[in-house]
Amino acid sequence: MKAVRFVETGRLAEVIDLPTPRPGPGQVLLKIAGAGVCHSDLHIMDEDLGLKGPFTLGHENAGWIAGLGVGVEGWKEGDAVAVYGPWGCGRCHACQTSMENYCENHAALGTMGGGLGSDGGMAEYMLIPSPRLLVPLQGLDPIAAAPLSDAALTPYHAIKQALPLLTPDATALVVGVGGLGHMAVQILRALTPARLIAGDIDDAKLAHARELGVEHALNTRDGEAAAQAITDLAGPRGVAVALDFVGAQPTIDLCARVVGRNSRLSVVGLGGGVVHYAANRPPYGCQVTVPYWGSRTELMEVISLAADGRIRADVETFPLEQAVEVYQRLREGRIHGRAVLLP
Ligand code: FEH
Ligand code: ZN
Ligand code: ZN
Repeated sequence: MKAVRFVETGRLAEVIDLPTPRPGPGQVLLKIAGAGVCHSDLHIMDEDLGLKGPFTLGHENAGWIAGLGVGVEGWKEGDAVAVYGPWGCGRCHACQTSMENYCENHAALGTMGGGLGSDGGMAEYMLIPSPRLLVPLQGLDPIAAAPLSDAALTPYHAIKQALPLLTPDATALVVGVGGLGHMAVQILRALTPARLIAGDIDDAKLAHARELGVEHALNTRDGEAAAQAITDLAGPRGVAVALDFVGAQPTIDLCARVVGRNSRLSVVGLGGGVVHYAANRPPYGCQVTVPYWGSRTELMEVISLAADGRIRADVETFPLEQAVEVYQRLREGRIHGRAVLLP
């Protein structure tokens, strides 16, 4: 089967032929419908995130069950599922509460999940170590649903933690309207009455935010002007919740400038920026958080949101064999919504 491989830091992904895996006891074989292309993969290829290659990329996957290992019950071939991506130990307190994204034993596992140290879904088939990592798609098309497992789940987890701050008189700021940001604006609309501002340096991304119903979509290339415009919109209370899906120094600094007291600043992007702290900057009461992905039950909730038509990933599909070109387009900001590779 064809597979898109991470070999080592500093090298481009490679499309090669691999044997089709067979499910061992307790495992599940998945026929991949779609594998989302996440910006984090670029960081995996560019920097040393502690993941040792070679392995198949793709940590945002959905498809159909194609084989059940001995002992696997409750599923049948053909079932359409999303793969819960953060693979934990399954035994610790975090994992037992479905928050495998915060597994206590992650350091000993040597992998963060399929496509993140273990073989992922940018291939015709993917081996899933346990059926606990599968979530039914409730009738959704697996190609369109693949981004729900990361591009939607990650912002959903961050937003859910901030819900008490997102009241009708509050302002939420989304910085970066790419794969995660375009889902974040939809989730905020679906879950909260808060006023919404979206920021990006790319006018095409801002147009996408407006298509999704965002009333205030601002170009943030000029940080000073953007901070002033956001502050004028948010009023004396300031931004209640800022979600930075870029995580670079200019975007973190912008968020830190515009959040108010008793707010929340969530840095999600891996852009390498730092949060500088000085008295009352970010303002007193601001919770700075670094959320990571989401829990299995939250993925079930996200799939329900999509099944009810309240959120929808805007997907650009490409043949698996074009993976290297697609990563280059992603790097150049030329993907609308989320790219999904089709085996
Ligand atoms: C992947 C690898 C490392 C950090 C964050 C991520 C996210 O893309 C997972 O959702
Ligand atoms: Zn990701
Ligand atoms: Zn665990």
